[in-house]
Amino acid sequence: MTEFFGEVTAPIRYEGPDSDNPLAYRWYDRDRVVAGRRMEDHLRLAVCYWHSFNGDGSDVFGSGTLDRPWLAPSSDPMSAARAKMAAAFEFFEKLGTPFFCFHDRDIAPEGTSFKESCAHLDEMVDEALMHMRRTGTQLLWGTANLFSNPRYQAGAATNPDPEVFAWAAAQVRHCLEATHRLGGHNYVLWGGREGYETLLNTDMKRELDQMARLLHLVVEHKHRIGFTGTILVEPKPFEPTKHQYDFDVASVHAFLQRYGLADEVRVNIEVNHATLAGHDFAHEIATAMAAGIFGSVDANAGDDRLGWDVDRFPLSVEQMALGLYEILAGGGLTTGGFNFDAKLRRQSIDRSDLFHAHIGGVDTVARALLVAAALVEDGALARVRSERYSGWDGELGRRILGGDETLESLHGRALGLGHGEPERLSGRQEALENLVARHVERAR
Ligand code: XUL
Ligand code: CO
Repeated sequence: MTEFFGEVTAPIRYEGPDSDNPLAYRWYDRDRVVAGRRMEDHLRLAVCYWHSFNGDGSDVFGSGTLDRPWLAPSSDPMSAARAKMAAAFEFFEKLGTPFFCFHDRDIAPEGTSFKESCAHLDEMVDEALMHMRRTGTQLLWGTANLFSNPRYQAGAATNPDPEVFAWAAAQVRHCLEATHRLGGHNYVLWGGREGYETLLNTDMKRELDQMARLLHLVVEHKHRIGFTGTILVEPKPFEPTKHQYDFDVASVHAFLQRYGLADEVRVNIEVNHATLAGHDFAHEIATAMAAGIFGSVDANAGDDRLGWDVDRFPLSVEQMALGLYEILAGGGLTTGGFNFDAKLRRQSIDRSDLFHAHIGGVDTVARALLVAAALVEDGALARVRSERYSGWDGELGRRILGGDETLESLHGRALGLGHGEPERLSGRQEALENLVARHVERAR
């Protein structure tokens, strides 16, 4: 097999925080046990196929810059797909992360008919199975690309034309089965164009009903074929469309509840989507945990000054640690993982840049895990949270929540109170921020 990443001759290894080797991990020590679990099992890291192997560095102002021979327009599409897959698995193996994620169209080119597209995907799934057996890499999730082809210009499930819905449903059926054959741990739906450009031509009620119908069909089919992975919806507020219905975790949760799907579907939370929606990453995790729908993470980073999805590799240990703290406090990952939905900058054209990007992202998340685990072990945050609400475990709190009080009874109670205002206590925010800073400094 021809090597694509020949400059990286050996797998990336852990060398510890003092290493100056740019092609080594300083924090990701996969077998190290942290809070009772191997680091690898805590994080379940995945490389994404689309940015890393389909991305060519192009942007809206210019064509591709990256060295990706299989993307050259002259190549035969299926041999190009096989070359791309060989490079992808060479990369996964050398990076030493356990999972990958893909869209159907990332691994197999669209054919001239639906039937031909299915045949292409089946052939590439066979090829992927061979590489997965050879390297031990597993599939974190698969997903159907329901946004690139012009037929989806007005959405897939939410399209005004049922023919497009039907096409999308057929595509999802095929991709869900491909994911099942590859032993995928989850199946993702990201509603890239499930939203609108203008309300002037949009019937929102119909579109939401249609979107729910597709999700019900997915859940039904998952059970029919015995797929045991988790169905995940990935929230994003906008981009490519002006408004997307899966705006954030809270909107997705309301949607799932409204359509009776909250027990079947969870969320895949992407850091840069959270920030675009005006939230912190940790807020989205905490919202999902509170609703019981947390599933998985697309790990990346935005840019403070840019209001679009820049998909940088994770850079902030603190941001990741605060999210991971909520995950650990909620019991940790189950079928989910941390997928690097992140891309190289346009000028990062060397093959080794893909390694540097991932090594940095992996180490950021690994170090964040150490910080989050230290915060859990320290227990101070958990204690502050539980003491802050301790009144709710007392008699009054229990009576209010238990439905034993009314506005009338509480009014009567207030009139009868001898004392004045309830006592006010410090929220201790700055002290808690300092506590987090201490753990960020000390995590080793
Ligand atoms: C787009 C995005 C997607 C999904 C999968 O912003 O995050 O790549 O993760 O379709
Ligand atoms: Co994503």
